[in-house]
Amino acid sequence: MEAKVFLGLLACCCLTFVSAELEGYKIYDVTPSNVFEQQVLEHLDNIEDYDFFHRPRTLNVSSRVMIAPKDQDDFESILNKFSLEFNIVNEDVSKSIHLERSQNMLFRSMTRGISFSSFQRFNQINAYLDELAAKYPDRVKVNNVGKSYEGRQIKTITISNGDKKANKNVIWVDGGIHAREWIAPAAALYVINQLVENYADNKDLLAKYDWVVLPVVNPDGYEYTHTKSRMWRKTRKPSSGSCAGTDANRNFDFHWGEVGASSSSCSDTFRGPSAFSEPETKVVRDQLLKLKGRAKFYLTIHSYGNYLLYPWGWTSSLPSNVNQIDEVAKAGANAIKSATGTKYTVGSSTNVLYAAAGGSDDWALGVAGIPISITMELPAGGSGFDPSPKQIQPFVSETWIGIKAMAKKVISKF
Ligand code: 0X9
Ligand code: ZN
Repeated sequence: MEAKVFLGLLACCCLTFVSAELEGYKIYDVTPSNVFEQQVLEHLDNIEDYDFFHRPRTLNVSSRVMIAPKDQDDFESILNKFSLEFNIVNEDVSKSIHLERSQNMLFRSMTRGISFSSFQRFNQINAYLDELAAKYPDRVKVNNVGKSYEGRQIKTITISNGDKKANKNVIWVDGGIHAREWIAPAAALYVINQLVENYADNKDLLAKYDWVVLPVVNPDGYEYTHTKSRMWRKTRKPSSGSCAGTDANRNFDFHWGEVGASSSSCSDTFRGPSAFSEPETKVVRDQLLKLKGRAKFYLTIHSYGNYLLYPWGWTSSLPSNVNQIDEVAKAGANAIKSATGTKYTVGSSTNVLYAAAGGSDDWALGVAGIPISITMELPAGGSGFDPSPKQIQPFVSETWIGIKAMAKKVISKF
């Protein structure tokens, strides 16, 4: 038997053991068709054990929620009692996780170096950054910018055209604030890959600007989803409450905790015991403050839902430069639409998605003074957060088309 096939089979067999994870969990799509049904769904959204992937927003738009076996009878009887239409989109999450992990291992064993045909582990991502710094010392600099709660080394990569001009304007890209959104670090890695290894095609993006990329903001959570619990969203630091982890995207100190963020440690949207309680959000804060005045574009990659969101997430009012931000976001959406037909919704977080304070995007504009601040929610794959390894390449190259268009618009403005 060929070695790589053997390795793949071995991975699949070993992973049978892991597949008990989320055994019997189901994923439901629920669609409210009147205001009352919408209110019932909003009420269900407050139940901590119900993991809403896509929260209730408007009538006739489905919400997606994952329910543990112990809660399924109750959940379904509430839906039936109030005549809410639902559809089970995943009958047993453990089976799809098992398949995803097996495929990921199989493809990983067949590739060397950076790959967009499997999801990379945190160490592989850091190794790739270091490899680029060693190979392209004139254009690439990797900085150790802090440690996660569990002690993982968080790195940024600064990419330039090598002209050594100090204090150029900066475009910042981060991914992986939310652990389970695996496509986000992959997309950030692709940005790095294109700017560094496909420099000839992307020179214009580096003429007036440096790029700083932090591919995995929340490495503890990211690794936890690879090894223990695929649908984990938060950081991993315990708090004084009974559950571990904080929603890093509710932890930034701008209208912290005012809306759409929980004070309960067990909630998936726990705001944390205080603003910037998490070492990982402090890292983003400190790096962005260092770039104050230079950074013109803050882009944070999440999944899922096909949105280009901008401030504010804490209020339905709009920032004073909304026209500028909207123009940049629309340039991204239009470029993607013409290239692949994929549609993105553009608008302020509160107005097109939901109100949620403490997000990195609001802080980047409101405190760090970065004029263009955008959250990009990539498309869903699998049941939402689990695109198959085969979808990575098409997703990240499509995303790059949008990011390039937005970057060009920003560069033309500042
Ligand atoms: O809720 C979030 O943090 C983001 N959506 S996700 O499904 N990836 O969790 C949206 C954040 C939008 N920005 C703010 N609310 N500030
Ligand atoms: Zn997210």
